[in-house]
Amino acid sequence: LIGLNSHDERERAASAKAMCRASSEWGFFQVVNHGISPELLRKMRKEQELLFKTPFERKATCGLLNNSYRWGTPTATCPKQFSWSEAFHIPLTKISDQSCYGELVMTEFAAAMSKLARLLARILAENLSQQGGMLDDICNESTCFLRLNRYPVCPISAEMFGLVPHTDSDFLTILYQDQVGGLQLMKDSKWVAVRPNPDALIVNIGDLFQAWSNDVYKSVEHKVMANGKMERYSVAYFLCPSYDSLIGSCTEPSTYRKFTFEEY
Ligand code: AKG
Repeated sequence: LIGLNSHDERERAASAKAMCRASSEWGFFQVVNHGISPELLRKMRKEQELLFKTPFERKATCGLLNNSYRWGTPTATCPKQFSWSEAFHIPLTKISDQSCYGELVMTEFAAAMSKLARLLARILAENLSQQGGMLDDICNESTCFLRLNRYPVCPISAEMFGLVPHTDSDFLTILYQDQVGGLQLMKDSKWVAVRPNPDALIVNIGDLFQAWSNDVYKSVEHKVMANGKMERYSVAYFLCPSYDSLIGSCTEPSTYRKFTFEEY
């Protein structure tokens, strides 16, 4: 659990060090004093709930179901491949196109998450002796997105996944979760539960940051377990490179693994 936004230079340096250490040992950390107001987080959560509760017909007419919505896992052929959840995938460039939900709250939330994601990525990049500013060229707004997740009560089995094990393919993810719990991450071949903290946001390293950092930072597998009693909400901000960025190890330009985000 790492505090941000301290005015004391020594405290800021200690936070940066803790962040870098957590990113290489766990691929995950939680931040408090992150600068996003509890009120904005509360408003976002409320809009999210309203959005999921909007009648299906209304969702269909305002274009929300086009390419942006997922329920379960359409390709699953057995319960182990199935995610007991629904989600809206909303590119930042599309937030103001929708008329179903409070786009003002969502725009404000996305802008605040964007600023925080860039700050965190810059601190982590600077630790690799890289110019943090380089990331602004790689990650522009055009490909970043929000994913709004809802995990309904699952009456089937406690063993069902809310979200199947996966790593994130982006640069860096920030997650705002409610207090229900269910997120687990892989550490030393064991699943570790992330205890919810109402003041904290969860940050994790994505595959492309792992590649860019030459495997110094780790993109770690995580999953969500379904809950038989309570529904759960979370919203993730994905910091992504633009489609034509070439991602390679920042430390060894002549030998780096090359792939583009689009191929990913
Ligand atoms: C995702 O949306 O990719 C997640 O991993 C969400 C995790 C969570 O809801 O806790």
